[in-house]
Amino acid sequence: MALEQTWRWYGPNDPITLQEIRQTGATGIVNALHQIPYGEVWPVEEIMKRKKMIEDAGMRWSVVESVPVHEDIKKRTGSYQQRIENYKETLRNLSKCGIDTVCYNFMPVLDWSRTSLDMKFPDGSYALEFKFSNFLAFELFILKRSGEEAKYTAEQIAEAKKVYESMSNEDIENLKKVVMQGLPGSDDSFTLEQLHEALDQYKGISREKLKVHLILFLKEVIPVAEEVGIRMAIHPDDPPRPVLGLPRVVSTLEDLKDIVSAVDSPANGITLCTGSLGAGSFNNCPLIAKTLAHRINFTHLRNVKRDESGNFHEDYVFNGDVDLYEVMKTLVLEEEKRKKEGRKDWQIPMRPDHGNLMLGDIGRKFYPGYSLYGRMKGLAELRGLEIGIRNSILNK
Ligand code: DNO
Repeated sequence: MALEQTWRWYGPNDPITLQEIRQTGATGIVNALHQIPYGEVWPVEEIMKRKKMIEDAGMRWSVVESVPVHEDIKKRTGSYQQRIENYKETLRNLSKCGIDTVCYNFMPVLDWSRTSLDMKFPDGSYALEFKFSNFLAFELFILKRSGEEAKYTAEQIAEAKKVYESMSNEDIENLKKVVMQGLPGSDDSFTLEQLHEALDQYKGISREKLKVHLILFLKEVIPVAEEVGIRMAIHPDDPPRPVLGLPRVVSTLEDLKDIVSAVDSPANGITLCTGSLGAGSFNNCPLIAKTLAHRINFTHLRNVKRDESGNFHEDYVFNGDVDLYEVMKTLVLEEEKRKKEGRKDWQIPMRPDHGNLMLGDIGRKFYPGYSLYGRMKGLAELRGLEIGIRNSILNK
């Protein structure tokens, strides 16, 4: 095996223990200090405390996911300069503690979006789903964003209206909860008023402007990452398109190319997330992997079924629309190339990302998508895929 097999653990509040994780076969942990407010410096003592916890359980802290980027940095308002300084300080502190890979995203306001957390499969398991019309029903008839209708076709609006009218009060509450759910690792969520307010603050920020803000951020942060030996890995937008009128700039191969070429450094890399990118029917994940192989610093492997209207749901590794065999082949070849170049950081950490809620998971409470058996199935399948590819193409 060469890809480092990792597992996201949300810290001491995660219902899955480190002991359970060890039995999945993962050797590395993906973790963050979720208790530290966005934009503040992560102190060395706190990082060391968490690191020890992981190492005492026989694993290593392989990747930080995420050091969140404060909204002020994305908007370049308020305290953004201080927040950037804090970000750099956090990177220095992580490096002092021997942690070398940092994942982050640049999605304004919301992280991932779904419309259902319990889509039932015929086999009795559950997965996360995004239905375009339901999301539009939320935007137009629940959140009631004015002036947004102009962005959609009459047909899309009529469909969303139909969905809205067929919903019970309970369905509406549930959809609200799912869409406005807090950020990863937190139990907080927005109220409708808070969400309106957050969206209003992005009114003057176009896609072009947000991209400039991202590049300005990279120009400051990447040199520090490079100096202290940290590989940065930007996570793509999920789903890879604008939501609620918010601009998004990490959605396509072109976006990713712009990002990695803005600051040409191995420290300026990507998280190849096949589920997020794969949710867009316009994205060809094997091609993205091949084109940007030299900048893949971390990978999330999972599959989705999607269509051209923007609907998708998460699915088993070998069931979706993303050709994970081709993606894996690229990852294996890239690692071999790095080894030949004598790079010390040749190994790419991967994690199975989300999994179905299945078997003994059912009835337990997890962070959405972060089941135990479902992810273990994903990891087992990915491990087999990698060994098969490795042995056949490297003639072992
Ligand atoms: C969802 C995750 C994302 C991801 C962040 C990275 O399950 O893939 O929340 O962690 O976007 O910053």
